[in-house]
This record gives sequence, structure tokens and C-alpha cells, in this order.
Amino acid sequence: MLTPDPKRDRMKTDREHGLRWFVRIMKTPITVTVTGAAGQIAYSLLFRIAAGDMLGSDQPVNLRLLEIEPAMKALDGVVMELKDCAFPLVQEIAATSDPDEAFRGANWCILVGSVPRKAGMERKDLLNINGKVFIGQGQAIARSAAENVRVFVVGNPCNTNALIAMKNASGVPHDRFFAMTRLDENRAKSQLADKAGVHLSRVTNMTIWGNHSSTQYPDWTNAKIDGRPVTDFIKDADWLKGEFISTVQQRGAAIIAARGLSSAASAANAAIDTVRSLSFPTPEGDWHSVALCSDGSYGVPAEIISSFPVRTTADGKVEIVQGLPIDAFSRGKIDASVKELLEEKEAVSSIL
Ligand code: NAX
Repeated sequence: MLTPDPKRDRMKTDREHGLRWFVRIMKTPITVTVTGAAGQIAYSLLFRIAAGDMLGSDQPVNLRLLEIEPAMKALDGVVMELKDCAFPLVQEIAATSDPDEAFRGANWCILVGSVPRKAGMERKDLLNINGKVFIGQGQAIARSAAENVRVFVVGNPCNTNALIAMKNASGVPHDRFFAMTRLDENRAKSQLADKAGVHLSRVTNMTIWGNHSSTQYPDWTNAKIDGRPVTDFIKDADWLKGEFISTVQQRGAAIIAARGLSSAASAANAAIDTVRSLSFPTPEGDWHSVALCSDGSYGVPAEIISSFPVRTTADGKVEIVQGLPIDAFSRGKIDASVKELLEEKEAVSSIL
């Protein structure tokens, strides 16, 4: 144990103080709004945003947190804990149940809050209940967020919730809306790495196509291990076409069965990964998965929020990777998931 040394301790305090001051003067803070801020995903997500994991260790942030009225007391506790972490990057924290107040000046809106499916509820009922929430939030984003706002939906059914928000956020360009399939991508990479007996950093180019649901298609045909086809490492074609896909599709349910609660830390981690990948250039030759408004690429009808292979360019543009070969097996899987998205769109057509 070090003996007390007032001079050394004073220098250490000065250094910490200097770092905090340096961070404060370096960059304009980015305002991040998180909805469902007292929920279990947010309980992991907020602390990682505040620590700089999402936007960078030199990027100050303002946190604006939205909850429904009954959860405001729990949210107060989350705010207390955020303050007690004394994160140097956090400039302001606001907690509210008013969407306009929450989205005021937001550069990033991460929409996590959503009503969960209850026993006896049809998918259509869930779509309509959440639809109302995302109409209001889309409108509030249009009224109150920053001009360069980007909206990233995690709350399920996330693709269609994003579509509803997009259609109701009048004046906000459609290319600002995203929904999360990165957790599925990460799950797929991990499954391939385990099966091939390699570290998962060697697995790249993993696309999730379609809907974040049990119809999603984790595309092993275009994925790579050490830059080579996955089939160079995994010879079991039946596994790739069957168990691999169903394991990724059903992973959420498997976690609920094991943990008694849905995935939270891994979902928060995937949200961090997504915003980071959309904010910084994608490594050469690779891509990542996120659902965005289709422009008709790969035969996916325009104006649905569907997952694609995506790159962020050096000048910050987000582009769908073009020209990937789609074999008959992949075509069938993509079409099945897109069909589900079109059915969801039809079910909420009255509120678009
Ligand atoms: P929790 O139930 O723990 O938290 C949700 C929070 O949202 C609650 O605190 C609730 O009060 C709040 N909320 C509800 N309506 C709101 C509204 N109108 N405005 C603001 N807040 C509102 O759920 P959690 O485990 O955090 O999951 C959140 C959502 O993420 C769920 O819809 C879940 O299905 C979805 N997921 C999406 C994933 C994806 O890959 N896209 C994976 C993980 C997760 O399943």
C-alpha cells in the first residue's frame, strides 16, 4: 500500500481534473435520447453510452431519458446511479415522461421502450398497441429533435415500429431510421465461430436479412472466416441450412427459457455496436447488419424497414452493400422474411 504523499495526491487530482476539463472543451456534446430508460436493456445501455463505449471516449454526451409515468420513480433511481458513476463524458441528464421534452435537441434517439407481448395477445394486437406509441414518438421527434437526428428502434416489433415512427416523423428523411438486427448478427457470428472452432474475430461479413423475428435469415452463404467461404471451415451443410439458422432465429426464446428474462446485456451491447458502426467507417471489406428503409435493393420492396448488409463510408454515408450473390436457398429465406414484413405493414396500414 502506498504511503500518503500530499504532493503526489495533489498532482493526481490535478491530472483527473485536467482530463475532465479537456473532455469538456474538446467536442460539442451529442444528445442521446433513450426511451424505456427504466427497463432492463436501458439499465445496461445507459451506463455504456455514458462511459463512451458508443460514441467514443472523447465524445461528451447529454442523456435525455423517457419513461411512462408509472416508471418515473424507478427512472429516478437510474439517474441517481448514473450520477454516482461520475462519468466525465456526461454533461447533462434529463428524465421525463414527456416525449417532446425527451427528444428536445436529440441527435440520436434510441427507442427501446415498447409494450411487451402478453399471453393471449396476437402479433397484430401488439403491432397496434405499440403502433400508437411510435406514432406519438415519431411526431415528437419531428417537432423536437435536432436537424441531423437519427432514430434507432430496439423495442419490438422493431422493424415495423421503426416504419411507423418514420411515416409519422414528417420532414425527417427516411434514411435516418434504423431497427436493430445486430444482436442476431452477433449471435450468428458466435455460432459459426463455435462450430468452426475459431475465434469469432475471424468471422466477418455476416448479414441478417429481413425481419428481427423468427423468420430472419442469417446468411452464411456470404459470411466469411479468415476472408474465405464458411464452407471451407464448416463441412456440415445440413447444420448450416438447418440448426444454425434455427438457433439464431430462436436464440431470444432460448435465453428467456434459461434466464427467465429476455436478453438485456447482449441487446444493449448490440445497440452500442450498431450506433458505433453507423457513426464510424466500416473496416475495409466488411459490413454489418441493420434494418433500414429499403430502396428496392435485392428485390426487397421499397418502403419497408428490412435488414441488409450495410457499410458506413469514410464520409459518414450509410449504404447497402450491393452485388452479393443470392442463391436459390437464400432467395427463399429472404422472401419469406420480407413477406412477413409486408404483412406487418398491411396490419398497421391505417396508421402509416
Ligand atoms: P423492459 O420491459 O425491461 O423495459 C421496457 C421499458 O419501456 C419499461 O420500463 C417501460 O415502462 C418502458 N416503456 C413502455 N412504453 C413506453 C413508452 N411509451 N415510452 C417510454 N417508455 C416506455 O424491456 P427490455 O427488456 O428493456 O426490452 C425493451 C424492448 O426491446 C422490448 O420490446 C424487447 O422485445 C426489445 N428487444 C429487442 C431486441 C432486438 O434485437 N431488436 C432484442 C432484445 C429485446 O427483446
